Amino acid sequence: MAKRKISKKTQKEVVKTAKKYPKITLAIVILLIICLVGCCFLHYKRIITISFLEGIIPQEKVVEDKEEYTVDVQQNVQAGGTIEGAGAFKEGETATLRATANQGYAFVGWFNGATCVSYSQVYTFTVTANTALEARFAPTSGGDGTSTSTDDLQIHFLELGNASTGDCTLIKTGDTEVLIDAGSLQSSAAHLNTEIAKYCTDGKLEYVVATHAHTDHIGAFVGTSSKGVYNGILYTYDVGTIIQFPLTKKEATASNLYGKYLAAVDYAVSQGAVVYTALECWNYENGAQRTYTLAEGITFNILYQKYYETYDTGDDENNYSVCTLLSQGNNHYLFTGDLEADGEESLVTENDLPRVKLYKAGHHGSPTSSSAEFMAVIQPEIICVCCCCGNMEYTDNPLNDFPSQAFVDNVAPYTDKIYVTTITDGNDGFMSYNGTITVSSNGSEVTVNCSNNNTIFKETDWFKANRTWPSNGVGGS
Ligand SMILES: [Ca+2]
Ligand SMILES: [Zn+2]
Repeated sequence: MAKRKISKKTQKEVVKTAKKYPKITLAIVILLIICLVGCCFLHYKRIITISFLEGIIPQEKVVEDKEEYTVDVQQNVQAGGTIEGAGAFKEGETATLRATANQGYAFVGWFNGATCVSYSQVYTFTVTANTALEARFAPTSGGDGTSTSTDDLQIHFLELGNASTGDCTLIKTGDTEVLIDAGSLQSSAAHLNTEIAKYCTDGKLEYVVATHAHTDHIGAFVGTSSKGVYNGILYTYDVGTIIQFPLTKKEATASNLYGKYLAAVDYAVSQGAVVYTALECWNYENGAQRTYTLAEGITFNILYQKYYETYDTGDDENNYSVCTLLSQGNNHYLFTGDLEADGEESLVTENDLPRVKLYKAGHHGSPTSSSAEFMAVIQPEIICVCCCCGNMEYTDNPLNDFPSQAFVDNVAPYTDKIYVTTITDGNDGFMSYNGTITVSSNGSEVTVNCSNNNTIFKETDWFKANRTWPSNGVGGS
């Protein structure tokens, strides 16, 4: 038996004292319990370590060495660039992968199996496991990285320099230009000024069309202001004739975009521009014309649809869109802004529409435009979609983001030559899809050459992962 540390006599004295002062004894006991619990808590949180507690509370060994993982990147069959950033990482470290495409190739994305984890050339993520990715590159199908052309007639569907969907189309023949819309945001103006300057070298846009009053079509006409000076297209370029939407539901105020758009138009008029509505053009009012000759044999025609003079009781601004047809001999090119199926029906009824070489996808490839009935009439050979592909800014349904599955279903029976300007990088950013798309012709053959690559939509990885080509589509499913 172990020797007692405290003698029986001492114990008796303690008990006697405790009985004599019960309140003080109770207080001492409670104080000791509080101290013990407090020490245990602090020790558990590892705020302090009191060495004597180590004998009472078993210590868990603190793991100082984190797990090490590898990030491995393979290239796809079409090795078309260099990759940096793969290697070994400790758990929780940040990996930054960087892809650089070789000449003649475009970077497609970082893939985990069939899933694209990022479309961005620089992909940053936290390492929590061994990671095997594939970096995909695609040949630019003869695209030489530019979208220039020496053809008589050129139509440039410009990238907008941001992740927001919008339209900006520049038609050029000689030194005569027609600019249809200037989206997607007021802040797109700085980028678009630079882009337009590549093609419009005389500082004058002979014609400007504003299809309807939505920001993604008129924002960059206004631009942003610095000390009260705006950098929008209508402030930067000499403008000849402005053709605009006859109707809008917007009410102008000094601070809203529509009010600022009207002020920008007023500025252009003060500098010598003339302004007509599409309805005035159709009715030859006040000197306006239905047909403008851009060059010998090349005409720009204002079409009619009922929403030029039918106030839509719904809240659909899109149907007010100005619709135009560019013609060179038997080659026709159709632009309908964001016209919806309702307006398309009117457009078909009110005009003798030809089959077209090119159709700018109405409303960015929305499911509410490019109706089957409309496509059966115009039977487009080439379609350009101006959007930030896969950006869910207008919908929660992945089948409806631009370009939508319904759009694909309706146009597929007529053509698979579909091109898309821009694509989301999977986060809030963007990258070129086809890039700026240039459609051009000398009057017979029509060619397409894009700034990033010439891969048609249905052959792209995004399409294969997110859309299906219908069995009645050109080339089969
Ligand atoms: Ca010009
Ligand atoms: Zn739009």
